[in-house]
Amino acid sequence: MDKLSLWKEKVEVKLRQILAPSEPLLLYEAMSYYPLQGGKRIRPLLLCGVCDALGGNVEDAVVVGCAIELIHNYSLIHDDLPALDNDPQRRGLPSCHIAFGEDIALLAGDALLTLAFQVLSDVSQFNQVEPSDLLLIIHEISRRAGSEGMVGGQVMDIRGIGDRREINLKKTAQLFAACFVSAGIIAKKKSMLKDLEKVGIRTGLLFQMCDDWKDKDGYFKLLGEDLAKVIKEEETELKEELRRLSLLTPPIETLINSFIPTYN
Ligand code: GRG
Repeated sequence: MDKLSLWKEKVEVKLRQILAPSEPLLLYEAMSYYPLQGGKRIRPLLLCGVCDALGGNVEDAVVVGCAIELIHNYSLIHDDLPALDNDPQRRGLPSCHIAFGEDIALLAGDALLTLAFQVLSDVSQFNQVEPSDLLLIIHEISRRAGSEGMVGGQVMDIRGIGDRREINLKKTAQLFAACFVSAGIIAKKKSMLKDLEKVGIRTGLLFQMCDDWKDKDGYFKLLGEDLAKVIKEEETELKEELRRLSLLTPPIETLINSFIPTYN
């Protein structure tokens, strides 16, 4: 089995363990509905890839990756709600609020966000991460997921505050940066954290640009040709940067290629 398939399997197993059935069953079903549906797992897999490239413990990366996946899925549940995107479908299935009602979907999102930090603060989940480093990881993730990051970016997006780059930086790229920085902390490469943050942001911005490109109904359609050119340039620069940091390993390159459009 190749490394990516192995790590993906570990992420799936750990998520099922974290999201074991619990009472009240209705809340458990709504909480596990998105995270156990699949999804690409791009964030946990990047975290595993970076941690592996830096010589860190991948089992520990899987746990942190699952916590970030819980945060990502909470954001999807809340984003699909009528008050935000009002999207009745996600991954080809009814959205969480369609399946469980708006009240339960809202609370399931809250519970997933809380669960992420319950997992991260549970020292028994980890093999080689010191509690002081867990605290650092919790700080990095919460800072990038909250008002200074993902939630702040979402507010800027829905209210048209700031430019597109700043919105994407906060809304999407900061959570990618959290993956890269957390991997560096797990691998005890503290001197690399600034570089990991920069390359993580770059990866997240490219991911969002590619997502915008695929969303051809959006206004980016008008900018289609330009965007394709920018994507190509950004891909080249990102890969050069990753190579400079000895992070352009086969799994990381495969993950990046997986979200680059093929322009057919
Ligand atoms: C805090 C409510 C709230 C929202 C935060 C991240 C976000 C803002 C909203 C989610 C919707 C959105 C357009 C996010 C941009 C990032 C993005 C393309 C998410 C989809 O992520 P994938 O492709 O999803 O990794 P899968 O299905 O693979 O898990």
